[in-house]
Amino acid sequence: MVRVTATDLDLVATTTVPLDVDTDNDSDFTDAGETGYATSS
Ligand SMILES: [Ca+2]
Repeated sequence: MVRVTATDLDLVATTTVPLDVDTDNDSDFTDAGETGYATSS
């Protein structure tokens, strides 16, 4: 299971929603490609 965290704190400033995805399931979002894995406008 891949945990997905949606952050809306930046929504006001950027009108985009960054998604951090723990792609290797090690319970952090610091690995390559995890932070800002996908964005939605
Ligand atoms: Ca990770």
